[in-house]
Amino acid sequence: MRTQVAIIGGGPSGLLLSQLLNKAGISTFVLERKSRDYVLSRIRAGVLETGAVELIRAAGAGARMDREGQLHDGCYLASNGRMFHVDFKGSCGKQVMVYGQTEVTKDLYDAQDAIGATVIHDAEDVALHDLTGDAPFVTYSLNGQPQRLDCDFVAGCDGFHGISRQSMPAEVRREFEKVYPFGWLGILSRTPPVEHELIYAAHDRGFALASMRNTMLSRYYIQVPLTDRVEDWSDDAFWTELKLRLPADVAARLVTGPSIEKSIAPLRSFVTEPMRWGRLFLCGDAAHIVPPTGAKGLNLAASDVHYLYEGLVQHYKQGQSDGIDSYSQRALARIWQAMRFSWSLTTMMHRFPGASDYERRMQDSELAQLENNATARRLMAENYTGLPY
Ligand code: FAS
Ligand code: PHB
Repeated sequence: MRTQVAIIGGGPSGLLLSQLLNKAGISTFVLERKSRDYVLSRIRAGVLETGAVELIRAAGAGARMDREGQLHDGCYLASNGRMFHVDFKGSCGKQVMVYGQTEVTKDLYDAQDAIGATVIHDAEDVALHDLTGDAPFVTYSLNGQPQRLDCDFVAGCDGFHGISRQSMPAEVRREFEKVYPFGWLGILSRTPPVEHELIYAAHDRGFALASMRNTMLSRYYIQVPLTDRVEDWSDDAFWTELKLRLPADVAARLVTGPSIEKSIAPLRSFVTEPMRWGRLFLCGDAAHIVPPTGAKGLNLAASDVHYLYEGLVQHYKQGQSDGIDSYSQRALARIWQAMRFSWSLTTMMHRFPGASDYERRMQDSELAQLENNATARRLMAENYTGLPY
């Protein structure tokens, strides 16, 4: 079999890239290790930047998002019981779209089906070959049968635990990592959100986040020690702790209910450089991981796709290579800005074990500056709604 671009991974990165390339007349083959049901069972991101929204629309997968998504003008920051608003629209003219990653992925799968794109599920033992030559190829097995896919390029969209990054020799990779000493325990509940916009709450007991998916589906998180396990937390224990960390008036109106999903995600910052090796391009979580505090993970995947899509179209339609040659450098410039923002918000809003009194005062000062300084709020608004591509 042959295709122009082999895409490893059928998550949001791989599907968005495949959809855009096919619409530009460039053939792709998506190889996904898991079943579609499994991929669609994962509960992850909830906030889309303007750039990601526009890219999903350009891919022809934005109709349900525009019908069911919620545009938010800002968010709230709370600290030990007090809360203030950060007005994105008023300070930088932009909004964010609240629409779950699960829904984005489902819409992309539906759009891929509608154009007859090739998405192979349950592809096992995917391996990349001859990436530095002119004729790369991918091998994998399907139902125990060995398969070979010849291609021009490989897009590694297979996430942090995929094989694409590992297919680059260690000596050409430079990796940057920071592991945070806590995780997020998240639940999904069929309850009305406690506020019409997101609330990021810093508290001496730990960070909490009140988010949502729609008017009857809420998403809440609390910071927990890395030693905690999901089974350590009953729903009642979760709701009690969440209420202690939110401002009292917010906690008083919180509607609780049974969790329909409950999971703990560790927090890390990770970047690998470069994001290209020969005919292989890394995209999304395969190349970088951000702590979810800044809602950047899915959105960085979208900007990577934008740069790679532009470069590949230029290669195939105009026979020029400066787009693909500059992909890694362009993507990393934006990635590092999002890394900084996510690290900064995580550092400001969480309680770190062993933090000194001085570090605690710095956190309070950062929050006070945001509360009292319109310029500081505008800078947060510009980063949160998404820096330009
Ligand atoms: P993904 O990991 O989504 O997709 C990679 C795909 O590749 C998967 O379907 C996987 O099955 C497949 N794959 C892996 N190895 C393979 C192989 N060898 N062969 C074939 N296929 C293979 N971001 C936010 O902005 N906000 C959040 O709240 C948030 N919460 C998160 C919670 C968790 C538990 C995790 C893990 C991530 C979270 N993220 C969050 C980040 C997340 O949304 C990612 O940024 C987003 O999924 C990136 O999409 P992809 O790059 O497509 O990677
Ligand atoms: C979510 O709704 O899952 C969400 C929203 C904002 C974040 C992280 C997660 O920063």
